[in-house]
Amino acid sequence: MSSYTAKDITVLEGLEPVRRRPGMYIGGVGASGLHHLVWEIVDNAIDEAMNGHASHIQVTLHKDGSSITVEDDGRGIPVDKHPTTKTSALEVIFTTLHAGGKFEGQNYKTAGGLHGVGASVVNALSRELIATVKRDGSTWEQRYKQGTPLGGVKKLGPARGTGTTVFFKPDSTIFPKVLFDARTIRDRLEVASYLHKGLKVVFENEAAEGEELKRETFEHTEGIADYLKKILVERNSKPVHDAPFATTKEHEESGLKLDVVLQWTESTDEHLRSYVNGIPTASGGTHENGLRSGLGKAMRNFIDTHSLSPKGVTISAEDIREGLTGVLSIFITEPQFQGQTKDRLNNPEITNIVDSMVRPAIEHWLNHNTTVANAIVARIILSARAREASRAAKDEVTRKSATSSRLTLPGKLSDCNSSGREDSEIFIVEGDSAGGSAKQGRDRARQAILPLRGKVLNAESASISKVLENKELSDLVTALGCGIGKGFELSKLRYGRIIILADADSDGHHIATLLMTFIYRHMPGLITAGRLYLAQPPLYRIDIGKESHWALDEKQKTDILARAGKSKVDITRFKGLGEMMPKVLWETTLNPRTRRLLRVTIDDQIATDRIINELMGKDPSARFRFIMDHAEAAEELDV
Ligand code: 2B7
Repeated sequence: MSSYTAKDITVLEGLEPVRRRPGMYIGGVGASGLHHLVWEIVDNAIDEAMNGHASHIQVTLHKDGSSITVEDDGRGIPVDKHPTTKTSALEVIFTTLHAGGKFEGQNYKTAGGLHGVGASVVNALSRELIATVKRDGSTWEQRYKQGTPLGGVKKLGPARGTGTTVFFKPDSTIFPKVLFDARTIRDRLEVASYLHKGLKVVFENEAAEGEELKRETFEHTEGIADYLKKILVERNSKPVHDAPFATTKEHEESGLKLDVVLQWTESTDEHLRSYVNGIPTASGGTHENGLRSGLGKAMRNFIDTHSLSPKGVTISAEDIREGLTGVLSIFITEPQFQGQTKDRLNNPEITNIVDSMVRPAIEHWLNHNTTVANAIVARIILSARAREASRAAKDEVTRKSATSSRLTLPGKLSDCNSSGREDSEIFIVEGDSAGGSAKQGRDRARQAILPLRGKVLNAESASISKVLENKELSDLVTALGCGIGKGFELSKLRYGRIIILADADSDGHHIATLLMTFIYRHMPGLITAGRLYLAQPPLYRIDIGKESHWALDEKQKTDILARAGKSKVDITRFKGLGEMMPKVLWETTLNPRTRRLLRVTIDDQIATDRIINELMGKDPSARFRFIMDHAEAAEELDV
């Protein structure tokens, strides 16, 4: 269709029903309904842009805080008169319900919410509305009050360019509160600029107090790929691979338009933002289901065809989506929304359509990006292991609570008196005698001691039920209180810092490595939250005259000796923590003012995962050195 005129509009009914039952059209007369008016007008402008006729939209919140102007640089709503009804298209659009155009194929129908009846609904619920059109070289205007025209379409004068401008002020006899929320409008416009690649949206807030929020421009050349980047920054999520999956497709038969970006991160939750016709679907629905099933099939197919399945654990659908962050946006002609807040898509046909569009695209992407695909598979396997660990931990808890009426703290734990968690610390100490020294030397108010006897089980190769049969590890889990695997909850952690205190020899290193491996595998959240530390007990005491110095390693010993000069020097090498006097242990290793801790960090989760895998079973001191190299000194720890 090359041109569009007023005769293409079908007149249906007047606006009385809208004023009588506003809730039927905008969901209610509260804040949500009030803002719905803005979305309706903005959606019409966006549609004009999506059809390729406009590129720039401006929304102004006026100083009174309860009136809005929306402007686009599209073709301008036609103003010519309908041959039989003798009214202009503009008036028809703003004064009659269901005055959607049958022009332009199905495009206008894809508008959010009310399929083109939006303009008249907004008009009906506004105490004042002014529609201005620049078209055919002239500026035209029509004014309305509560949906009724105050006159015909007036020609104001010559115009440069084309476009539509709508000013409206909601009717306070309909809405108990007519003040708009700038933040709500701003955020919605920002999302719109992501969902419509290249669309330029300006938000001007004349009501803003300071200068900060006055005028913002949203324009994203990469669309939802840019949105994904923003979400990752916002949520502080670290991707486990570069180059996200992205696809933009149109379904032949149904005309459904689909836009998806996905990226896996170190986070343990799934975060998907979905939209239907630009409307957020916080409760998901059939489109999300289609994405999940398509993704699941693609991923399993890839894992199977490349024989990447892990031994001993089965991969669940949740494992595939753990850490997944993404944006899904679809446009369809007849969306049906469900639920209390109408934020779930209910069209059943959509699931299969989305599935069939997404699955081949993801498979193709995986097969052409092997490095990325392998990183994702490693992430999925990590999740499967953690889930298995959580299940076993739950079984363990069930078993324990069946035998004793309540879960008690391990008997050998010397807890601290302090109840303030942030301020408290637990030292995991190798051996009973060292534990004894630490127990006596500590600050009882805020330092707890958990001595570990014997060697800790290697959590890397052992099954989780074996891990928890290991007394040392299950005591540790109980003392920390935060659970493990999927059941991990940082907020339940009973201490602010977890500090591994092991001898400075190879046995001590081995114990520390095993503990770190266990925590990395089953409570990685402790590490990402920066809660895990290594204490650094001294290896030597160097007495120079009456002064004692402590050296953590050979290098420090040399440095201290260099400074000794000609004084009498006496060097003691500690055989173990156990032979250190409690007071000395306090001075060198426990006292927050004088000690130095190393904070354990994960630089690259997938790399760490692989390296720990490779190192296990080899020389323990090599492993320890690796981990020490990847631990960073914790500076300014004193509180
Ligand atoms: C379904 C109705 C609402 N409409 C048109 C044409 C352009 C156009 C509009 C619009 C909001 C605030 C500034 C079509 C569509 C009515 O028919 S609505 N632009 N912008 C808008 O509402 N912005 C149109 C065919 C030929 N020429 C113009």
